[in-house]
Amino acid sequence: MSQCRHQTIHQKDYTVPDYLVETVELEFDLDPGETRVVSRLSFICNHERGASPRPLVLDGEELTLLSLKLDGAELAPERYRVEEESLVIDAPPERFVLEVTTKINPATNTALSGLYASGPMLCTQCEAEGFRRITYFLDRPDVMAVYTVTLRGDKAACPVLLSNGNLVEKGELPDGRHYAVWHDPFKKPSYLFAVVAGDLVHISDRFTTMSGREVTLEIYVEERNRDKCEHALLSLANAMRWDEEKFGREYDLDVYMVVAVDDFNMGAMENKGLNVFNSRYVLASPESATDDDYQAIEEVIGHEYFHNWTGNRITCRDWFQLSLKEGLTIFRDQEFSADMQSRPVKRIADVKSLRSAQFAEDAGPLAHPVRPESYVEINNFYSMTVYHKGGEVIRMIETLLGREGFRKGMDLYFERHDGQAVRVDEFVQAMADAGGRDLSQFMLWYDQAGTPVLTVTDAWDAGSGSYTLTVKQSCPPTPGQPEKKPFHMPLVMGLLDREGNELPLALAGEGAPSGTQRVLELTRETESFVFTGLSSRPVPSLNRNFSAPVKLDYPYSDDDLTLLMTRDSDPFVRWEAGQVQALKQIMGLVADFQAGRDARVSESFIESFRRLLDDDRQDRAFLAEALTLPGESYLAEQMEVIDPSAIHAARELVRATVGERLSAELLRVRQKCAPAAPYRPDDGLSGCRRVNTICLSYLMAAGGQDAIDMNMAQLRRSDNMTDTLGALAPLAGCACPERDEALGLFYDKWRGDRGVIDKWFSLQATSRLPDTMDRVLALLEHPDFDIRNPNRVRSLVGAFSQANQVRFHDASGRGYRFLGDQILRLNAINPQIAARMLTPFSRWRRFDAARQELMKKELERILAEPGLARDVYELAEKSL
Ligand code: B3K
Ligand code: ZN
Repeated sequence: MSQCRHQTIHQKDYTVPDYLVETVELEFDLDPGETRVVSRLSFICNHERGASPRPLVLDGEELTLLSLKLDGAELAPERYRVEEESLVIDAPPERFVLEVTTKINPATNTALSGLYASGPMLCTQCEAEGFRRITYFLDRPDVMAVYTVTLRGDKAACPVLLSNGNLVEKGELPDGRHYAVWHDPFKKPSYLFAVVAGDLVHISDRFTTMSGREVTLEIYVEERNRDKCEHALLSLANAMRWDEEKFGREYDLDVYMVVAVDDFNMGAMENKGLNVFNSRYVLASPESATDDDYQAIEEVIGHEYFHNWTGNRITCRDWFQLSLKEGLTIFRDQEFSADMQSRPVKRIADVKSLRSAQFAEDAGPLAHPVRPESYVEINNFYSMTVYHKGGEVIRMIETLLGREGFRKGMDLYFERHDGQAVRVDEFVQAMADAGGRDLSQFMLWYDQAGTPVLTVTDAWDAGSGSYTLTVKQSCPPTPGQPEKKPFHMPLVMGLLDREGNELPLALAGEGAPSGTQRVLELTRETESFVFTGLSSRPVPSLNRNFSAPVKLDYPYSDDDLTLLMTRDSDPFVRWEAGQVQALKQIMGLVADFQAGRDARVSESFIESFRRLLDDDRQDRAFLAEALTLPGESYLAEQMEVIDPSAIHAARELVRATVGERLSAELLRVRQKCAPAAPYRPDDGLSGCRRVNTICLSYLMAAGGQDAIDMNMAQLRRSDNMTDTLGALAPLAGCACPERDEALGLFYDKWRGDRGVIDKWFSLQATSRLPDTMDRVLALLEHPDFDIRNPNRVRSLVGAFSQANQVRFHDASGRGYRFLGDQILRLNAINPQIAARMLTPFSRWRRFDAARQELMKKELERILAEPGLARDVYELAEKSL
């Protein structure tokens, strides 16, 4: 098969580059149909590589070479070779300037990597390997150079011409064209290069840095979106201030630009001084964006800004080190959001997404370490593991070193490595040196895949008043790693007595107790900790704040859980105890359904929900989390053989029972949280709105016209997208005449607003009604569906296959066939997006034999496709 050509790149094969680039001068004659790029590169032989002369091998894809000059002279054809993905110059001198002229076609670049057209504008995406689709280059992160960029374009079509760094010159040209010259004084790898050209407006602000430098902040959007940038601009200033206060990091250029584009493969990109953003993480107005959208914008704006130090000033030596910048920057953006909003609620949200998506990845055929050993297509490794487990690994270092020690480690890391391209090892070494700790065993977190399991047992000795906790760690095998060594991890814990008091913790052999919370450091497979001086058997409160990204197995009784839920000092543990209770309840019902037994929700479960609803002291955002049942995909992870219908039925039964039995409480809580007009995203009421939405959805689950009327009334009255969607989502999932009425009203009001129409597609794709597959197929033909637009694909194909377990996994296999068709369609258009859509198929082994067969058939059909892109090939092949 032709796919066998796809080569695997191994970490162990890394070698330093043969040549280094000192300066890069680029000239662009921009035109959507044909852009000419002249690149002047000053090369120098890399002596680290040894003395023997080597050919210069430049990366290049989809380029037409027009001319090639070495030190000013046209290069004779026998001195170079153009290959499919490279340009080879056989014996270049020690030092030389190469001038390469190529042409490219942005208009046909549907992969959205390199230079491409998004609506009326041109923009770039270079990470990981898009720069080679613009010009020939040593397209690897350890080749860092200073860039000067000249942009020429039509003045009417693209009055705005942007690149990295500072604008040094601009002016007029004949034929209605103009030019701009940008210079970025900081050395950077090619993946951070960016160009944007288009008819854009900007809104701006000034920021004075901690040392008193003035920085201009600018957000560029199309004219129609001018009024939707305020929140992004404010978030940027907040992120800049936060990084100064928390990490002493100051911005380093005179201008920081953010551009919103509609067609974008990911969330955003941290190009030096010129971030390019998916417009969904920039644009917001109260009428069209939800509270969650506002938060997501703050988070992504923060994330890209924080990359300026963790990613740009210090970058990765090679792509295996991706988590060096991504894990660390995720940790930084999580901390930023925690400081801007509610810390416990943010932690809960992050743990939820880690456990439902990353744990599943770690348990399947695509499991890989935070630092992978090999890849076929690096874009496939911008994964939950590299990002979010990588973030957890950083958090564990912080827990082990303490806040101060961690900050010292960060300072040392910046001091040692500013301006360099380094490995994860250098980061961890800086932490170890600053904290005076040995972190060599800790490094296993980067190199071993899989989610560790902690099995905890305990023993109480009334005679001596001592309590022994025994923790056994194990980690299941993952592809290529049958055996695992024990990890070094912090387990934060406390002990409670039966009244819920926190007990002083005295470890045997340590003398006096030291507080009521401890970080137990695990390093061996089995470890015991003996606590003394206790008068009765305590209840252990374990893995507080989710200090280690593990599965915890301890046989809590219902009473233990109630105690933790109501009395523990750690909000994460309080929330988690409720989730464990809900999990037990739902999984019990799943077993009942499967066995054909009568299924009923227990009284004690209803009681604990009633207690939650009656407790007016709870923070509303926290209450909303506590009232939310574990999601269907997280429930699925708990089953040996996933039964999507039983999971759905069991969870719905709980929702309906809560809605029926607690309707008075739900109505009362809802009334207290009734929407306040006019809405402001920062009015401090987002927790209340969330509670209101949840109450509504429970009432809807119980059924009845009253609930439908309540939703319709809220929908009509709402002045904001949060309450609108809160009412519309349950209606979209209700088999009632109001469903189409509500969806129709919404569409008519918002047609033309891309972000909102994405929500309209998603709502229908995630409806649990039995006709959803037919609706999704009809929506594929809707004039607003556009397979070339990644957000639209995610909102329909992604939402249906990744957020609607029961309908996607319909026993008929129609869902599978649909997804297979869309992946094959996307393969030819946008391989990165096609590969992203493949995730649900990678879980095929977890289902029953009939579903396995059907999913496997789709994977085989995909693999048989001639011309399968590297991205899709790698994931499909590894999944099978
Ligand atoms: N660094 C980019 C992601 C690039 C993905 C390339 N396939 C966004 C981010 O993590 O900030
Ligand atoms: Zn990032």
